[in-house]
Order: sequence, then structure tokens, then C-alpha cells
Amino acid sequence: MARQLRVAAAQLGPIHLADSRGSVVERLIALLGKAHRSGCGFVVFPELALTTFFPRYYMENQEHVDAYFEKEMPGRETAPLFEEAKRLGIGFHLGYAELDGARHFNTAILVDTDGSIFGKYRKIHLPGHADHRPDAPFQHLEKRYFEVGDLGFPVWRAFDGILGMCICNDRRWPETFRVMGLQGVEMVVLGYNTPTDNIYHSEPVHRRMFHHLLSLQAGAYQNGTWVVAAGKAGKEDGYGLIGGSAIVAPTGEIVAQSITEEDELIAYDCDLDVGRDIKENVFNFDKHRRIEHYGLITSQTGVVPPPK
Ligand code: CDT
Repeated sequence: MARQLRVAAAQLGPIHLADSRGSVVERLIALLGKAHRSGCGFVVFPELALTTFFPRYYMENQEHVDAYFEKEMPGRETAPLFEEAKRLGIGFHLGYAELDGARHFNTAILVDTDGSIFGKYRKIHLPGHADHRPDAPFQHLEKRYFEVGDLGFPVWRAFDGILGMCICNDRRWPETFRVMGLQGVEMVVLGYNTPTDNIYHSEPVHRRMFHHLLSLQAGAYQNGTWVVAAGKAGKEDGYGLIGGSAIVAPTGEIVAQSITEEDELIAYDCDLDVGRDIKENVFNFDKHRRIEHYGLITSQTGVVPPPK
């Protein structure tokens, strides 16, 4: 019998500093309802979906930083989202800033149709910097506000398939996808906040979009997996985010993509068996991988060129 999952990527338009958690949760609930009405069983929300992309702001006062973090999930303000998902019988993926005791993570969870959390992932490849850069047009302080995730890249049997997660910058790293590919992943869900501008060097926005899609498509094809990516879009208090939420088939082809910079739902009926041909042939890992030649990937972090 076909294993079919109709899935949605719920893109979010800008969330401004002045927007309350409650107003954002109302937007998430509206998108959840829309997904349910279009027959979806699972919805993917973006990275840090409950607030503005706060790593763009330099803060010294830890109380101000912690105000962007969730101390419990669900908490008072997020509970209505879980209740509505349970009422509708729809699962979801949510990215948020997690405060676990004194530890800070950029986290994502998988929530089942009964509103229970069955998967948690903490972002591993943290981009940006930890120091204040007053000369930059904006900051990217993920290395200041978050610890590197400590949960690896697990996958879960759910929705009749095998699901995995990563967050934003993680999607640019082939290692992310391959570790999940080696566990037979069939759908990688992810959220992202990609600024329209690069703080390190000038780069046209079309290239930012190209690299975003290139990463999703390569990860999907090279591991024979669906990839469902939901981004934030538009200008948050004047700071642009690229949008371009997309659903990518295991063939590497984009089957759905957002066209606005607002809250927008894209959906697709994913056949979870589509990746089988790729997994059994061109990327049959068991048959073709040559791990005796891959040692450098786990023994060395940076580049070591040959001696001159
Ligand atoms: N949120 C996040 O991880 N953003 C990064 C910006 C990196 S700039 C190349 C991203 O990968 O989109």
C-alpha cells in the first residue's frame, strides 16, 4: 500500500519586535487550520517561529536575551497551538529558542496528532559570531546566544515513514543529511531564517536563494529523501529574510515553492516510497559507499592543504 503523507510548509511573513507571542501563535493556528482544510497530516513551521529573528540584535542583559526563550513547551502562550493541533488531529514541527535550566539552544520539535512531543533536535551548525560588531549592518549572534546542539541528528518512525530534522544553517552541510540518510530518513523537515544580506561580503539576494535551494535539492537527491523547508520572509523591522519555502522530492526536484513574503502555506502529497529507487540504486549506501576513504570527514575539522 502506498505510504502517502500530505505535508505543508507554513512560511511566516515578518514578525516584528513589537509583535506578541500570542499574536504569532494566532498566525500559526490560522496556518494549521488552512493545512487541515487542505487535507494535510503534518505542518512544518520555521526556525525560531515564535519571535522576530533576535540574533540580529546585540544584547548584554541576559534577562533581555532570555525573554526570547521558552522555559517550557508547551507553555502558557504556546498551549493553544498544541490544543488546536490535537483537536484537528494534525502533527507539526516547530522551531523555538529553548531555555533548559541555564542552557540555551536553537531547538525544533516534532509533535504528534495527539499533541504530544515525540522528537526534539537542537541546531548543531551555529552560524555567525559571538562578539559585538557595531560596524556590521546587523548582527548574527547565534554563537553568542546558543550552545551547539547536543542531540545529534536522530530520526523517528512517524506518520508511516522515517522523519528527521535540522535547522537553517545545518541544511548547508552535506554531513547533516548524510547522517540522517544513513538512518534511512524519508523526510527531513526544517525551518530557517536566512537574511537577505550577507554580513561578511556583498552578495545578491538571488544567489542567497540559489544556495538555499541548492542545499535542499542536493540533500534530498543524495539521500533519496523528501525535504520540507519553511522559512521566514519579508522585512522584520526593516531587516530582510529571503522566504522561498519549498518542498523537494527525493529526486531533487522542487514540487512546491512559496511565492510571497507573507504567511503562506504550500502543500504536497508526498509518496514516501519515491526515494526507494535512489536508495536502492545510485545511492545504495551499503553497496557503494567507501568509508575507508572518508576518514578525514570525522578526524579533521578545518582545511589542511598539502605542504608547499
Ligand atoms: N538562521 C541561520 O542559520 N541563518 C543562516 C545564515 C547564514 S549566512 C550564509 C543560514 O544558513 O541561512
